[in-house]
Amino acid sequence: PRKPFRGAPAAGKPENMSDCLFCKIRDGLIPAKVVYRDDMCVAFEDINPQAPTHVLFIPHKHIPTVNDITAEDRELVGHLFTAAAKVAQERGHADPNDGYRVVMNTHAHAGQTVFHIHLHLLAGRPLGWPPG
Ligand code: D5M
Repeated sequence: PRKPFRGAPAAGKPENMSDCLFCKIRDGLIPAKVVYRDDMCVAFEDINPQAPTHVLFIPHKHIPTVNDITAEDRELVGHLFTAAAKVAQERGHADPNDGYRVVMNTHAHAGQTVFHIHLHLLAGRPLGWPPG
């Protein structure tokens, strides 16, 4: 059996969403191009990339939206940023002449489609601002 991860909900707890796409990717039940994994997060290539680098960083813990982040999730959420910066650096995007964007969409107007928080890492082309 898989080693339990930090922040992992016990099986059957509401946080362990059996019908969540990203929980299934986390558990290897749906294939994804995983580029990074540790005891708190998993990162994989976005299936519909919007830039040459488009990687999604998800916590193992099922948190539906940014609205649902609590004080106990602070380390977990901060960890998504350090993991994203690490992958950005590995791909050369940490260079000041390159650069990258990290973003989390929340609910309808931001276009959130998967309700398991994910930090988008976008890079590899000039990124317009403000975003659409
Ligand atoms: O972003 C949700 C993102 O998730 C969107 O960019 C597509 C991506 N996605 C959807 N299904 C998959 C699979 N199966 N693998 C990899 N990436 C996927 P949002 O911020 O919710 O709009």
